[in-house]
Amino acid sequence: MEYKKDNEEYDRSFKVILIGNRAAGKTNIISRFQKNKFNPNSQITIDIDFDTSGEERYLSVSRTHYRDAVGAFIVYDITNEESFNKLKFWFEEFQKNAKENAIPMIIGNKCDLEKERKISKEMGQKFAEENKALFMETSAKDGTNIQKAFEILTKEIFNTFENETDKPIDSIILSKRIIIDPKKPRPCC
Ligand SMILES: Nc1nc2c(ncn2[C@@H]2O[C@H](COP(=O)(O)OP(=O)(O)O)[C@@H](O)[C@H]2O)c(=O)[nH]1
Ligand SMILES: [Mg+2]
Repeated sequence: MEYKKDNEEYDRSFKVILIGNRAAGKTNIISRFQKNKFNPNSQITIDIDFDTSGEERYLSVSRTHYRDAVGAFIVYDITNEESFNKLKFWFEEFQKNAKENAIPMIIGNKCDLEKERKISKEMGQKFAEENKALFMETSAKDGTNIQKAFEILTKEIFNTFENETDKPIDSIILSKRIIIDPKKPRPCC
């Protein structure tokens, strides 16, 4: 478990990553989350590492992206079958590369586009159940379930990784920090 002492706002941080096909909505999920207001007296920070520099276009994301991640949002677009079909690939990448016991949450994003839906909620739920992952449908556009998804994933991370610290955990408060590697090119999208 990573401790951060360089900022008074928090003293622990968890790394959560977002993976999934390009255009599934990862960047927008982060920006929707970022716009929500969080308690400034945060004790816990989630470091959200989603800057894949467009690598997901080639169905690969460098191993360092996964390093030390204790949770992952594995995102597909409910209007895009290809993104759903690639869930298995992303899930396996996550299993191969993430920390042991890291918590996966499958996200069916763009649930505001009901008329264009190609993937039923049941299909998403089934994939999640079969792979012992959490599941949520979200819309980064109208905000549906974005906050909730982060809360549920965070609680699960605590339940799993709590014992890795001798500090008592009284509350779960989220804040936001984006990791950008200056050595990498900025993402194109
Ligand atoms: N209708 C709708 N569009 C979305 C949603 N999330 C993302 N988009 C759109 O989908 C496209 C790709 O989103 P982006 O966040 O860049 O995907 P990324 O490649 O996974 O980071 C953009 O045009 C977004 O505006 C959503 O929840 N609903
Ligand atoms: Mg993006």
